[in-house]
Amino acid sequence: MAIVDSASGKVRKKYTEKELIEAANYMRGLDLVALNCAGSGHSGGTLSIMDLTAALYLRVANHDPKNPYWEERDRIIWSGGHKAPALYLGLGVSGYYKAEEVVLLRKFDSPFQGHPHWLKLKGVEASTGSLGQGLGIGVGIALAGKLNKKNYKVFVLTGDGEWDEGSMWESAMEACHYRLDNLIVVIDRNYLQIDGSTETVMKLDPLEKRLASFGFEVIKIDGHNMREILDSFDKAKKVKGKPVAILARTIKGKGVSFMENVAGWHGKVPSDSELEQALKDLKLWGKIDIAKLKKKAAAYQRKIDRKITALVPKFSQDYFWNKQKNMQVAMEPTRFGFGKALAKRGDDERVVCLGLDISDSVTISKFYEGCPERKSRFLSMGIAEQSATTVAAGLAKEGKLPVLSTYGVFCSQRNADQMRTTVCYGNFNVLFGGAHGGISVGADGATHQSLEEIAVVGILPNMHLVVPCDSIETEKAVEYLLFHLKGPKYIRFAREATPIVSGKNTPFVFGKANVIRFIGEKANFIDAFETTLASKYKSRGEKVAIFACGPEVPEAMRAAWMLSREAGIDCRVVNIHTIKPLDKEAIVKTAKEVDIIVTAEEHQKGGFGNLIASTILEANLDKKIKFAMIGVADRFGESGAPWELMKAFGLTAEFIAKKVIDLFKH
Ligand SMILES: Cc1ncc(C[n+]2csc(CCOP(=O)(O)OP(=O)(O)O)c2C)c(N)n1
Repeated sequence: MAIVDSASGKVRKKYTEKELIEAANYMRGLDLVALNCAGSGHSGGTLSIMDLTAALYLRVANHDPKNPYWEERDRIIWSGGHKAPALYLGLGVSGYYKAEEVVLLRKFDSPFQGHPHWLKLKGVEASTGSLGQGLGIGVGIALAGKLNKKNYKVFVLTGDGEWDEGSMWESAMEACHYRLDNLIVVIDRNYLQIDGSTETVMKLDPLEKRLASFGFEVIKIDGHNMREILDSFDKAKKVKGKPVAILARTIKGKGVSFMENVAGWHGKVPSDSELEQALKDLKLWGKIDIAKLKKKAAAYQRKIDRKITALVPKFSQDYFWNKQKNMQVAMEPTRFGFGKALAKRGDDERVVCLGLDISDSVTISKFYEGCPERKSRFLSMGIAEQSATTVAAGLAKEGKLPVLSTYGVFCSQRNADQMRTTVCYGNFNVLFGGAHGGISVGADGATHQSLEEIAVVGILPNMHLVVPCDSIETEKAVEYLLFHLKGPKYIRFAREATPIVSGKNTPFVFGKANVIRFIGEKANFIDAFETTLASKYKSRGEKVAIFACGPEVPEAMRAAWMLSREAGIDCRVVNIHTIKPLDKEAIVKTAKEVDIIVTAEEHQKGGFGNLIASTILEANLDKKIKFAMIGVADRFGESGAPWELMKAFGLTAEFIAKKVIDLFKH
């Protein structure tokens, strides 16, 4: 069977082998158009998996696009969530919606999130994006199928790099232990992951033998040969008493000459000219109406722009970054400060960096770039955040200065128990670089936007936590943490470029807050403020304080400018770069001196704000303070452009200034 009318049981459409080959090719073309319109996403892996996708959705799996929750349907789990566009095209071409809708990929409020979310799009069976979790979901659904005496099959599509995760092997053991012959795992064996070949990042071979030794029936195929793909699924469906692993040899970037087997195309999308070449390679040039699709994407984006603009509080002029002739600011992602510090100080033989297959993006690769002699101290750990955390503890125990870094979500929560019990309880000298903190991660969406680590990490005994305001402060903090502070330490930095608001001479004392004051408009934003160590700051009688951390500090500074100009409100910004230990003295002193306090964090509201609030409450001051928090309001993130999200989630200076004005009035 294949695409079924669940009411009558009749097959709606059965694709021939030739039609499947054509469909896969067309899906490759649409995939690249959608990625081009999105401006970000994953070309290599989606092209790698497209023949398997077409076969599964159009011929192999039983499902009914008109009845997505049909109980008897086969379940398909997209474990490699970054390959979402292939899944969306599989569903679209099957008839869940028009395949062309996929050009709304990665846009704000779109059902086509950067990583699939089953609550946003019918047909998606599971929300994925954190690698190594889809197989477990599949095992659960397969077990439920057995318990409920259902005949459906469960297909789980995984990458190969994804098998670096220990959780994959745990789920594999369970699948085999329970002899789940209703479970078919497909492995997209393209031999590449982000940092390079799977065999250099973390050796996986002999994968066939490893899977067989766990108890899988392994079927090896050419993942681009439609006949072999169809035969393998037929065979897999007949296996009894054990789960099946289809090991499909594929080519990352398949079908596009300049993308094939190039690791650099993992998370890159084609420009207009590259798209033209790619469609020519696929023999689709002139056959897909690119202009119409781009128009559709642009029209949707205009709608979103209007919607978000309407949300942002209005003032007499546009105060957004670099919108006025004066108050100009340079921008750089805070993550760059991390890479710069490692590059500068990496000669110290004690420093050992642990790579987690995302090394360029988090900038840990700067440690060895141009310094080949350091390569032996760069340990590629594959995609294995939990193990890397315990390995780092072992290295620290023997006197090394281990540094590990990946997306903040995986750096603080995938390994939360390892961090707690091994690193913090053992009080080991490990530096965690939590990259891509906050909503401004952008189009990757909720799974990759780390919004909880101040709460999760900051609560751990023995831990130290720094959330620097810009790339310069990041660099200073990394140097301090690495060489001057013993014990567990976590630094949170961000992906998107944010304003540089400090300089070489700006004070940075670990554990001590800075007070930043607006002193008048200047040509350069940075010159419009003076920064003083909080312990040295003498109140100028201002009645408002904004406590902020990370890239919310520049937003708070911009709010101070706006408040001064728009409402004549004088305020103090307190940069709490060190969250743990907290500068309680500075917080209480400020609370004594002002009447209104607003906290600002690019994080779930309260992770930071509650620390400020409780510090003030515990001081039992004999006065009333008006208090409010700016942060993400107890919800997951979304795909969208970074600054668009900052506005949509109410985190920019306009929201801070409006909050202060409201508190002033009421
Ligand atoms: C838990 C987790 N760690 C890290 C990442 C970041 N990441 C996204 S894709 C990827 C590489 C995946 O490699 P593979 O499974 O081989 O997929 P393919 O190369 O086929 O795209 C990584 C490390 C993630 N999404 N989840």
